[in-house]
Amino acid sequence: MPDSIMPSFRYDHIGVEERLGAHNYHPLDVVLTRGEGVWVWDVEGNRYLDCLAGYSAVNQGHCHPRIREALVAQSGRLTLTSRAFRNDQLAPYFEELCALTRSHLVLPMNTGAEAVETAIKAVRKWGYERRGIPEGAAEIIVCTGNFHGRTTAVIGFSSDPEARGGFGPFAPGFRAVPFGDAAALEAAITPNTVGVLIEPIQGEAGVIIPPPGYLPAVRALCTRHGVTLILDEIQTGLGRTGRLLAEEHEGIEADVTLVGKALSGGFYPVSAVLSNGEVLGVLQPGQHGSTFGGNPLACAVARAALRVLVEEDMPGNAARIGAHLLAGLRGIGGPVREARGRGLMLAVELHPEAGGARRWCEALRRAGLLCKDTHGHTIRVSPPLILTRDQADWALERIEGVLRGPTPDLAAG
Ligand code: IF1
Repeated sequence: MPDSIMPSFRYDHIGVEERLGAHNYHPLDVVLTRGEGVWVWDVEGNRYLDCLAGYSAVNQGHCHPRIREALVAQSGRLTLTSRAFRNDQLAPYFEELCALTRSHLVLPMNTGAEAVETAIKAVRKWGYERRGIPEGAAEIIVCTGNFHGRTTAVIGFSSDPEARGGFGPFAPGFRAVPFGDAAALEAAITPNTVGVLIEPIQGEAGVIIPPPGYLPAVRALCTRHGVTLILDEIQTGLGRTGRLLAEEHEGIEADVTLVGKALSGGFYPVSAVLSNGEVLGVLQPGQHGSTFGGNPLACAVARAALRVLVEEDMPGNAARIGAHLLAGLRGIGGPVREARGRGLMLAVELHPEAGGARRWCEALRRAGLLCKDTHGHTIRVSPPLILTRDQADWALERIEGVLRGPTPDLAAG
């Protein structure tokens, strides 16, 4: 067995993590030590097919060699200059990202939440300076069931008590409407509305796909009322739904697009706000930034991550293999209430009588698959976009075997 996955029974990873770490997660008790492509190995040498892919940050597969090469090479040249100076990775990165996403301007940040916060600041400022909205009165419409990150402004408009409980007071200027209801969204537009912030498919809510025509209707409403359409593609973007951006399925173009996660292939926190000149053009020197935003290491990694995504046709593979996987999931029956999704952004919702998705994820782990439950009864199935048909069939065989078996007990703890 290669040294890299030699068991390390001696060290009490879980005990130490539980003792010294804040308990803001309840992870499966699997301690991973290595990843390659769609596979990951734990410290006992067990291999798993990763059906979460870092919540869509590892679309390119674990430790993609070409992205790693870019990371290693750049890390020996220059890693951080701050934006007080320029660096030789930024302009090529801007050119490649803007060409790929048909964007006019890009503002590089680090995490997805920072990209969301940046977009909120920019569209508010745009509203005051370009729409003449009274300073401080800007409103942004969001959808119930949203997930846009964990910062206080963002959780302030979350409808999930778990995400917002105990963290107030919250920023004003947000209105929530039901996802999928264009009439409710139109009714929420006021003269002070500067933007609509929406996920093309709601990920954390359980892979909720809006009704056909909804996003084109939202696009038309934003155009008609002079409101910025901000699409949060941090999870749906970069190939996950079978197109480079999920908006392509709907034949629309956002005014502001947010990307992150797989923008680095899981190697490094990289996010970006993409827009037409109108919105990001309102930001002047000294009005926004971050220590690491646009650093040469992030740019080099992102350039490689985008290159392999396109050259290896990962969005196309996600569309083809995702359709096959979804058809297989839909044929399982048993405790499955509904299997849904687009591309390789899939979810299996279980009947409430199945006892909750967590116990099934623990059973799936014992069968060699790492999945994550969300909102109680739903199992996410979102493997890296390089999944082959044989690997999909390997996964389907095991998922069906578990789901058609007896209801598993819930692990202690
Ligand atoms: C956690 C959830 C997913 C996102 C969308 C912005 C962000 C995210 C659509 C913020 C981040 C992550 C956060 C991570 C788990 C994961 C997640 F379960 F939390 F909700 F994917 F669904 N917009 N999602 O999905 O990006 O700041 O994290 O880089 O909080 O455990 P970030």
